[in-house]
Amino acid sequence: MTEKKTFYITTPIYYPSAKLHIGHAYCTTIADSIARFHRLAGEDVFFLTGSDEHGQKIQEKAEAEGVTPIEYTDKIVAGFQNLWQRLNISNDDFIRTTQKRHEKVVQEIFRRIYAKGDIYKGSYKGLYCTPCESYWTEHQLDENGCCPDCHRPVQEVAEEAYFFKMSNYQDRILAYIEENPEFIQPASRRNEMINFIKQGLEDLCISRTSFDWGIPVPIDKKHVIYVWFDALTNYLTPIGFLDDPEKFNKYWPANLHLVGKEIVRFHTIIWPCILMALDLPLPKKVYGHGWLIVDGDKMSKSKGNVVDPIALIDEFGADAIRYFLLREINLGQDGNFSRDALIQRINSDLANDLGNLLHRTLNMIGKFQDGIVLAPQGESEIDASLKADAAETVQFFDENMQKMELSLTIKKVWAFISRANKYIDETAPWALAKEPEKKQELANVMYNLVESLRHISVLIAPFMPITAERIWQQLNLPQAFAEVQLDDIRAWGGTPADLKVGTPEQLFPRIEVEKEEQPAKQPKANKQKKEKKADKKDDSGEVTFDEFSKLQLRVAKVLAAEKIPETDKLLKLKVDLGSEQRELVSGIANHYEPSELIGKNVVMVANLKPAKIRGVVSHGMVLAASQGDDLKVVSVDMPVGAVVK
Ligand code: ME8
Repeated sequence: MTEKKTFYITTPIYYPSAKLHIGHAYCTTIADSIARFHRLAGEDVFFLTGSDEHGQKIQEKAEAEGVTPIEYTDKIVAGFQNLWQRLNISNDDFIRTTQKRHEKVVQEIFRRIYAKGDIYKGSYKGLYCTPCESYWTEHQLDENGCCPDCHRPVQEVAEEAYFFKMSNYQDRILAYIEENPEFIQPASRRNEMINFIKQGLEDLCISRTSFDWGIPVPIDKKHVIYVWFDALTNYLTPIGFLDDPEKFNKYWPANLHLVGKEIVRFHTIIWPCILMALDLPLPKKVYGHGWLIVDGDKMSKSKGNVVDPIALIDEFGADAIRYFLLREINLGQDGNFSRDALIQRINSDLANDLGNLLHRTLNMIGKFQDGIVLAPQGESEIDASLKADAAETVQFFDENMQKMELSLTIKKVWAFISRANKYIDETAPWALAKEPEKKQELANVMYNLVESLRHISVLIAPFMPITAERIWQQLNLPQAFAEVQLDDIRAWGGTPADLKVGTPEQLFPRIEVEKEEQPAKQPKANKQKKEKKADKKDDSGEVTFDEFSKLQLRVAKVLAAEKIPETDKLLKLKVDLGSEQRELVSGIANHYEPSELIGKNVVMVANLKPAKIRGVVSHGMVLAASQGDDLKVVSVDMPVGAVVK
């Protein structure tokens, strides 16, 4: 038997400095879908996530709560594990840097590099950002003298310390990055790293003495090892670096470290230097994904816009959240999370497109064929085109999931779902059922629909594992779902004849949204009271910066425009905001022909409350400049989704 291809994938290990938010869930969901895809493709996958528990930041948090650091991290890490379980994350191990198995690895690595002469003792005087656990030099700070990553103040640190001779590896790492374009992705991050290295790599301070929450330096116990040196080596611990060479050789080098864009530097400069010092091969790929922002803004406690993934899972279910995150956001770029857009996707893609396809199919088989899938015979042109689409979708899925094109792949699978829904309309089974001589034609249509759903169940499994299995079970397919592989849908016809399908159960209930114009809902008395209060407060007509910054102005592309019948001024516009598409109404019909607007990048107020205008739910407002009779929409030469501030 040939050995299975292996695939080792990791997420960052998260700091238990606070509860995890939807941005962390995003990163882990991406990794989980990629891991599930590689398992489906028949590979031997090892998927690792975990927690990064040492360092000054954690020690300070624990002190603030009056508990020991380990008491503090135990509690928060239990929350991480609960979240990953609720999101159906299929990790093969969970590494905690406080585990003995990890401490041994870190100390051994320190010893080996010290013995080689690449670690030396010196004294450190410089700047440190505790929230990022990062050292900086004066010239690297931002324009306010703060941390260039998180823009918070840095502290002066002066300590005796051990240093790692990164400077020894500068030329090798630069050459490696230049010669291996696959190593850092996307390409923009690769260029940033090349520029960073070209400015010169300084030796890295890898021990601290001013606190003790860390792994002791094995040769000098008053020092603890710098938290990033400790954290990065987590990737070696669970695959047997110290105790299982066979396992280690099987999985190392990792195929993919998936990380957020702000920690690409640690993974593509510091980590490779450590590996080179250990004479180990470098990971095949480090992918820096973008950030999830919320309604156009970065999540932060002070802004009060931190989205709790557990609350979302309780409300909408894990698969809907997973679907939204993977479908809406392009991996390399920042993407927006909005509740409205989530609800819209659930209703249109999940309840409508997918839910209806399953429901209609099972209902018709129940009604027309007593729930039995009959053997197909022959095929029409429409049948052949459906099968060709299925084969093309499987091919696309395979190629694009290998390339981590998650959003594109999901869109392609949904195009096939729409195709299957259209097949029902084209073949009109309810009409075939009325004509006894068309019994075989009807049987063929029913067979093809079940077979399409069998394909769809497998194709959505990496993204929505629970829904995939629910579809499989409702189809009542005999093969155990856990054993299904991508190879099972490479050919048409895997559904056995005479299968008795189950009765349809709803996959996703539709979520009702408020449809009426919002202002009309506010009770009048209350509204007047509020206005009076506002009057009293400030009648200068000026707004504070805080008031202004509540407005989210974003660049959107006009995709479609049409006049609203029986109005003079109103146009209905469909716009693309990058993260979502919206419909809105604009009173500019006297100034523009609809076709003149299509393709324009306009500025819009993205967080205006939706209002129903002439039967259209308008969500947002396009800005325009006017003087006298002249009016022009505000249009800028910036990409869709750009924030205007
Ligand atoms: O950096 N959108 O841990 P961490 C997307 N312990 N990703 C986000 C995000 C958002 N809004 N907010 C955070 C650390 N992340 C280190 C890692 S690895 C050896 C050590 C991502 O808990 C962030 O980009 O601060 C990072 O990749 C991950 O969450 C962990 O962040």
